Amino acid sequence: MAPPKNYNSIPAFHAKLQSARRILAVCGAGLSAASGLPTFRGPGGLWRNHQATDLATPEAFEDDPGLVWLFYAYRRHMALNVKPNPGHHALAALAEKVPGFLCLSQNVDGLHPRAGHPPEQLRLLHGSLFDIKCNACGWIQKDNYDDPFCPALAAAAEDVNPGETLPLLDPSKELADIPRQEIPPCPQCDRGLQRPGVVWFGEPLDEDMLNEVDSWIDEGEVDIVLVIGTSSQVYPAAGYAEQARGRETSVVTINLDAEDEVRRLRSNDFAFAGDAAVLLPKLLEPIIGTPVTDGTYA
Ligand code: BJW
Ligand code: ZN
Repeated sequence: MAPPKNYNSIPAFHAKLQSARRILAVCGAGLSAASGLPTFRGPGGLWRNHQATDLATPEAFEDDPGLVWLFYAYRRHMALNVKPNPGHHALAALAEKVPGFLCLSQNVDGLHPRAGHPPEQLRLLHGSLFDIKCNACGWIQKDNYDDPFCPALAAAAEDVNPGETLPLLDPSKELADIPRQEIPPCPQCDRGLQRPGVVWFGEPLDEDMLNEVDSWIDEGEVDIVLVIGTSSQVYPAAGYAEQARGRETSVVTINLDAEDEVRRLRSNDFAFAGDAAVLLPKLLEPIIGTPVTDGTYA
């Protein structure tokens, strides 16, 4: 099928945006790529010969909690050492200007909150690298920024000179086993280990949060759904664009690969191919204005 006329026209999108009252965003790892964080399924999705997605399972943690913790301790270290990019700032500014904007993010890197996104307009579908929970009981600790998380994970917090490879990342270097006993135990029960507060494959997302998202979608017609930097392969996140689609809704894909989508677009839809950190400030400019310094908004 031919793509809709104007599917990649910024002025045509601006016309739709000017009258939009309810906007939903569904974000993925591509949003944080410009900050320097690797995506899951693209280049960099491999960590020491392991697919990043193979380490994101409760079975992998049961099998080798030390290895899974090293992966997450390294991700915490990287996330703490990068900054939110103009894409995160543009979404935070949109939230300030449009009360009917809700941002759903699959990203666990803490960059939306650090960009000042109002918490009531943000739902972190897959949790946060900076929450710690028990793998056996309901214990949870918010906002833990310890780096390294514990002494046994010190290798994940090493800094190297530019051009050098961190020994931890070099598959030709032997990785010391981290015994289970060196992972901090749960302070509340005598059975569990502390683990990252993220949602792994096969685990349920927070039920209250899912109910809130469903209620928000049901409250009225959603004018625009922004699908930003996600491969839309993981559910339930991948289902929200269609769930929120009404008669006049525009689903707007913002992705390096957006041109691959154009044959699937419906008549009101848009697709913008490129870096979300560059596109979002331009696409949202009629509402949020132009950035002041460092991609931030006044
Ligand atoms: C750029 C860019 C730039 C690059 N600018 N763009 C229905 C059908 C089939 C299966 C299921 C279903 N419902 C549920 C399932 C099972 C499963 C699932 O979805 N499987 C699929 C793989 C088929 N879902 C689950 O298990 C979920 N749980 C669940 O449903 O529970 C139900 C239940 C109920 C009751 C009891 C028990 C269970 C949980 C899913 C959790 C996913 N977790 C992870 C790890 C989180 C922790 C961590 O970060 O390590 O979440 S997996 C990983 O994938 C991570 C991500 O958030 C997620 C999505 O990845 P994302 O963000 O899309 O990244 P990429 O790399 O895939 O894509 C990046 C994109 O950016 C690309 O398109 C690039 O082109 C683009 N890009 N640079 C713009 N600069
Ligand atoms: Zn516990």
